[in-house]
Amino acid sequence: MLLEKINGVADLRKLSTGNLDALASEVREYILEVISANGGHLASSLGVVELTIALHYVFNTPRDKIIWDVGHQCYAHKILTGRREAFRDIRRFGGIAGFPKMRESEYDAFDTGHSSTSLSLACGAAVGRDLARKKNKVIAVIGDGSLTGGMAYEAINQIGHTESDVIIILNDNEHSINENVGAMSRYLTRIISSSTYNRFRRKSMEIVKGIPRIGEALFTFISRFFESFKKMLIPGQLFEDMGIRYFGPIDGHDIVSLIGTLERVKRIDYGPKIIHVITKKGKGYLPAEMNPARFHGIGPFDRATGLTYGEKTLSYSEIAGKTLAHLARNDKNIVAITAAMKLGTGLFEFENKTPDRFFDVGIAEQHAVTFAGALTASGIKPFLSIYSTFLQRAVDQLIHDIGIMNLPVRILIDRAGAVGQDGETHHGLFDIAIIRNIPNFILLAPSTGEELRDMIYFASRHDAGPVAIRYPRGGVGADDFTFEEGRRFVPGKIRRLTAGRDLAIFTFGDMVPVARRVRELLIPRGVSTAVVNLLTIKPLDIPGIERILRGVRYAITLENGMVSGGAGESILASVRADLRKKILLCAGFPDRFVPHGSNAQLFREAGIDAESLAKRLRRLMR
Ligand SMILES: Cc1ncc(C[n+]2csc(CCOP(=O)(O)OP(=O)(O)O)c2C)c(N)n1
Repeated sequence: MLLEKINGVADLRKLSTGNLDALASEVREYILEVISANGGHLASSLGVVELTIALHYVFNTPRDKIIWDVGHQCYAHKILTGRREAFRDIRRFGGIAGFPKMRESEYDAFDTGHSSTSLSLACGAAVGRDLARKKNKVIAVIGDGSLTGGMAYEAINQIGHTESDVIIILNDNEHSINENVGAMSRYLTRIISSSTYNRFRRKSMEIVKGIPRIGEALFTFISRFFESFKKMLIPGQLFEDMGIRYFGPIDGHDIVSLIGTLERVKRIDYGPKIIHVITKKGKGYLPAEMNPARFHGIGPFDRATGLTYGEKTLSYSEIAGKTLAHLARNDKNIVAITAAMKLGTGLFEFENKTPDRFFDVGIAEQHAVTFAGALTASGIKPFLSIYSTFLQRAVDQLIHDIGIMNLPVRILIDRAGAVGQDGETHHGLFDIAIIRNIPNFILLAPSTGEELRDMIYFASRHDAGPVAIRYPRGGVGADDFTFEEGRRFVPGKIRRLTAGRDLAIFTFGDMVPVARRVRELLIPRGVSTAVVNLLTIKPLDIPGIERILRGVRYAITLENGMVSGGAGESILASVRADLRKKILLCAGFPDRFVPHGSNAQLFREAGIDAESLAKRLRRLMR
């Protein structure tokens, strides 16, 4: 066993290149063993095992900086940089994170989690290094999917005209989460296919040149002919034209040739360079190679079959996607938009049934929002399904391109609230603070699948301005579901779920069950609690809330989001001063970033699980 002797990169560098393939197999095996138990981003990490080994073998990390775009492919990197044993607890509460973390290791150059930041980080790191007159190398590893994100081009625009020594590794597996989309993806595919052609061309030209007498003339003639097609035929010409030297494409699973190319590029100590590396997503585990999208991010699974454990219930995402597909049958103006997350947001049925009204725009959240806004000018009803955390990218677009013009864009905010094991870069804790501060927006939050469905029906009819609906990650606990409209939803009306004279809990979404549990825990103490489902976070039903407040002695607000800027603060700011005094607490996530772990653990840590809340309330009401 080689891996058990690798306690850090120094041990790796002691190995002969002849041993590196065997090490790659062991690393793969270990990743599979741990991720099948813990869940995680399997396919992307399996795809870059050889690349990771080659990078740490050639470069002098941690002095040289490797910057992983998104960071979901960093498992081999963590295992080889002194975290082999810690890897067993990856993504668990208190264990190491699933993404690079500077505080975890000096080998993690920056924290990442959202896509397309690596080139800006590399540009900044390289320019900073030059200003500080240091000599280290800066290497960004970016996937072809992440190259659909606008930030990457903003960075390339600057990188292409600096003289700074930056190395970009383009990890091209032709996949984002699903197949990659868009013009750049098409260009990369053409490079790969034209590289085979180029090899053939080089060989033929050598033969032509060798023909006695006419060889040279024929060579010149054919060269000119090819020159006119240069942009089409020379790999990477687009990057070269942008001022970035292009190398490749090379086989990302051939460690020796990877090391050779990296060594050569490392010796060029000026200007930006890009190495185009071709890898296979899911490499070495057949179920993941066959279905990389399913194994992109996956829960614990059985290695033998590739099947996940546990009963699968209908998720909020599926309800949103299926309701939209259902609605779109009769309403030809409904379109669905995703920014590279069609699987996660449950839009596959919509895509299958109405492909002409389905748009995957790539990892381009800013563009997605503005694109949706402009569609409304033609009477289209755009539904943009997007994770809360990724919507953060598009704050200005929400304000400038939707809010100000009051355009009827429908935004389905998936994974709102804490999301568990992906941790601080992925929690959806800021959407309330963002959207409730943008005029014209309606912001809704269902606590059941039925509420979500009926809110989507409402949104499909609401042409007077933008509507956003936030809902949590996970299942609704029911499979028996109809996608016909149930109760006609009217925004701006609270729903009192239980009657109570002592305490009111104003809450919404997936905190409704928590509030009900708090109520039960307080019953033995003689406290009767009114649980109130807000349903609409903006505009708040202030008369309804004040009516409830008048009937109780105390109240709290409870939400799965940041307290600061949240719905609780909105209530505090809006109710009459004499009633405001009754509100003892705005419960939610306090002003610090929330780590990774199960949501139950994260709620407990923030003191917003039912037991902690009941305890706090008993104290406060005393
Ligand atoms: C801003 C943003 N939007 C969406 C995502 C979700 N996401 C994570 S990885 C990924 C695909 C990345 O594709 P690529 O860069 O090619 O890496 P691969 O997984 O194929 O190795 C997406 C869409 C994200 N991390 N950040």
